[in-house]
Amino acid sequence: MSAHDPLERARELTEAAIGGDRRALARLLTAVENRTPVAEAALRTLYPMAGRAHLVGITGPPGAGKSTLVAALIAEVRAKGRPVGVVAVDPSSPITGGALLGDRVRMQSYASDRDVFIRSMAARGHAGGLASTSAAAAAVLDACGFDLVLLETVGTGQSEVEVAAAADTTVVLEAPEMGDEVQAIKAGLLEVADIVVVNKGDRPGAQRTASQLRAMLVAVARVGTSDRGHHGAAVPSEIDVHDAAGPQAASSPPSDRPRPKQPEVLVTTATTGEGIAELLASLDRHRAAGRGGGASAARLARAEAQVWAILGDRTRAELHAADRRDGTLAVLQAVADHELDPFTAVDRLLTSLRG
Ligand SMILES: Nc1nc2c(ncn2[C@@H]2O[C@H](COP(=O)(O)OP(=O)(O)OP(=O)(O)O)[C@@H](O)[C@H]2O)c(=O)[nH]1
Ligand SMILES: [Mg+2]
Repeated sequence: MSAHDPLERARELTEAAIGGDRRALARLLTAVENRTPVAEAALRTLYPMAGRAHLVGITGPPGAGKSTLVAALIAEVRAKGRPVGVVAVDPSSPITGGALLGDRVRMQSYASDRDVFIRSMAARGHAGGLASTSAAAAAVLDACGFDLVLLETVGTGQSEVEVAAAADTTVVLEAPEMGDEVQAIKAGLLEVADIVVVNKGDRPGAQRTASQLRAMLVAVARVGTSDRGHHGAAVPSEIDVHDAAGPQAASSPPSDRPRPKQPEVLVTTATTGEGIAELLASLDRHRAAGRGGGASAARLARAEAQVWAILGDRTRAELHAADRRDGTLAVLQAVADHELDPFTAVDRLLTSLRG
């Protein structure tokens, strides 16, 4: 019975994975990705053992060099003898995308290194699924002793940005050729950044892009400080670089308000490793400084992503259970026919769950 009983299977895989069995770890992550009963059982055991790792989100536009930067960071982290786990979320390619293959080839040299674990995950499932699945995958790696977990996502859609934003430290990558239209960069991406990296430092214009971004971030922080209500998408379309470095930078916000976070801007060349040691140092500083404040907000965001996703799954499952199924389908059909508004429908479904 052991091979088919999810509890037993989860216990075997969990013990093996904690003991350093990488195949078992890979299987657990597959279970997490597919949200199977094995994953649920394993996470019940593993979750309390997690919570120590530094979770770093790396996001940015397609082609900015995220995977290359992750490979360079792995080399830097391994040179220091620290273990590192990577979850690369690929929102576009289901299983066989070129990017995944490319990533694998780049990472090949770590095939025999037990302290490096790289996992590609396809984005699937309903809204919020991506954030909850990657948070769960990170928790598994964390529990298995990976003290640093890198989460690579393409910063194109809201859900991918949410994944990155739920990390303890969020790195937003840009490249110089994109920097020429710096105003066009999504405010949303910069808003989640703890560290901004201008990669492809070997290309012309990298330093200029970095200066523009620094100026832009100062301006954003200033708007955020003067604006009482929201720090929304407040990216000015015109920024005076000289003014931005001026006296305003020295004026401190009121003491009762947390200072809007102003990300550090670094320049790297991922292909040569230039600037990567500085990036790792910056990550470590952010980790050390963040215990408590920003990190607890990120932890709450991860908790929410996971709990709401599970609550949604459970609620749906209960409403489709044999004794409620017909009633649920009737309510859904009534909404489809515009005989019932969706709010009243939810009132009825919740009442049915309570009853
Ligand atoms: N010149 C130069 N090229 C780089 C650098 N970093 C990455 N590249 C190149 O940029 C291209 C894209 O790099 P990737 O690492 O695949 O970029 P990515 O952001 O992971 O791309 P997606 O996963 O498709 O969003 C590759 O051809 C890299 O070799 C760099 O520092 N300098
Ligand atoms: Mg990539």
